[in-house]
Amino acid sequence: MRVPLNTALAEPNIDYSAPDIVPRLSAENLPQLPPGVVRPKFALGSLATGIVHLGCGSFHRAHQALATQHAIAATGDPRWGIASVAMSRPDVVTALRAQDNLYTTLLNDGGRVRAEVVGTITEAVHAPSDPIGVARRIADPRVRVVTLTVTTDGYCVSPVTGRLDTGCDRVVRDLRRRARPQTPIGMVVAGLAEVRRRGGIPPVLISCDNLSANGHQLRSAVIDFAALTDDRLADWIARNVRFPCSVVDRIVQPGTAADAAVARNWLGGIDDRTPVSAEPFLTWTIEDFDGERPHWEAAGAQFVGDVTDHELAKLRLLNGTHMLLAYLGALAGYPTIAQAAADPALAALARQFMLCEQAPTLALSGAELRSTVDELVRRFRNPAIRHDMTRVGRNGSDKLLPRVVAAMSDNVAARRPTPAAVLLIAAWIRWFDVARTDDAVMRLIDTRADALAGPAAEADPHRRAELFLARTDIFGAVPDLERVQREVGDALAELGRDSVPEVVRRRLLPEFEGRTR
Ligand code: CS2
Repeated sequence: MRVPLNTALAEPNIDYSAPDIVPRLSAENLPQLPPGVVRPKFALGSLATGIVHLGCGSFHRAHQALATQHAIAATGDPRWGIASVAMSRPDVVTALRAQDNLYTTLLNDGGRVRAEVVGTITEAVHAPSDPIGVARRIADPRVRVVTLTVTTDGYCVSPVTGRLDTGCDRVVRDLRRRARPQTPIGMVVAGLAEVRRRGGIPPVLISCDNLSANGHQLRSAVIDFAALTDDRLADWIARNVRFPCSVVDRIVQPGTAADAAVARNWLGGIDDRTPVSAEPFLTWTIEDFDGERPHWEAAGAQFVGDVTDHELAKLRLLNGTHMLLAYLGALAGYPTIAQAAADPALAALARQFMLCEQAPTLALSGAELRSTVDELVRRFRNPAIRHDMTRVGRNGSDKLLPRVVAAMSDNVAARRPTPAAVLLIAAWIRWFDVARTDDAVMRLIDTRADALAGPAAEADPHRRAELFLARTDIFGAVPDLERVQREVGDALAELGRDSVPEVVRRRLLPEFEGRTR
């Protein structure tokens, strides 16, 4: 099948290095912004830094940093400014610094826009230029909370064992040069070591990444890393540091040149090089913990005893279905989730996948499930969010197990059919070929791309499916493996021969076939 060239992919990025022609957003011009723009309800200079955040990406800026702004506005508690750390690229840091760390969030439901300037970032830090500085900030006694959005890959944890992958090159490198850590885990351990040395009270560490039991995985990674250097430090962390799990939800796209133009309009001609665009929907469910923190409830966060049910529902319904739309949608030539979700066959399969394959593995009542699925279909289709396939599809080998394969394995064990999960896996495998074509709408970025080059080169679809599915580091222990391998092989053969809508339609149950809304 030939993948059509889709020029809509070319959504230009913001040119961070362009010279300033119009004034940049700043503390000085904040009071002059048009009245329609929501502004921080506190004096910018009054905030102390009480939070260190690792991963100053668009998700953090549209979620935790904005939620913290609302928490400060509700209580007037000025202790919760954020030192926000970019883990790799310097662009955002440079742009934020040139704007007194201010930026605009554009919340767009596909019709109305709410523009709000966020002022909670007290400092933007570029980790590679200042690795020791990050640990020093984590150890600052005023810092009571460390949050992380470093993506699954940033934890260096095996998706199967949930423990630190001690063979990972970055971990090996950090262990060799402990004074200058480059991984988030190495930085956290260096910061905690300093707190312990000083006899201080450690901050609470909250993972905001889409991992199962993210707090437990972060705790394992940090303790395993510490144990490789100092058993007593590992023991101290195990006894004194809290790692509550948290489940975050908001669909965010990194600011594009188009967003910068929208922001400039809202800001009355003032330039913002770091706007973020997102849907209005936001949830944040955090495992209750003792310790000082912003009053995030004011921004809609909820604190619960156990986040497990929320997490499984979020990972399997939203993130799992995102993967289905990304791999199959991109094979059909759609460059964004919204475009894939507007395709009748793909939308019907997405619904069937959520209701018939993911839902039986979740603790949701029928009514909750139906309203969640309806809302998700609407959210996926939000035309204002150009959620790009490469972002959603990257590092599939880390994300498949918690989002798709765990539920599929439960279903296989319970003898429930899994046609959508099988097709999703086949579509992912197919990307290892298709991504190499010039007009592919998704690039394949995967931490295991090198290791999978051999299986991906296998010409026979059934043999290829066997080789991929035999990788227990990606798929865990799939019950009835031979049958699943055969089904994935069949789906791969079909995807190589027929159009995506044809292959999808063949798997639709009668009650989903006519369901396009
Ligand atoms: C997406 C998420 O890229 C991805 O893996 O599925 O970023 C998704 O948009 C968020 O989790 C929504 O809360």
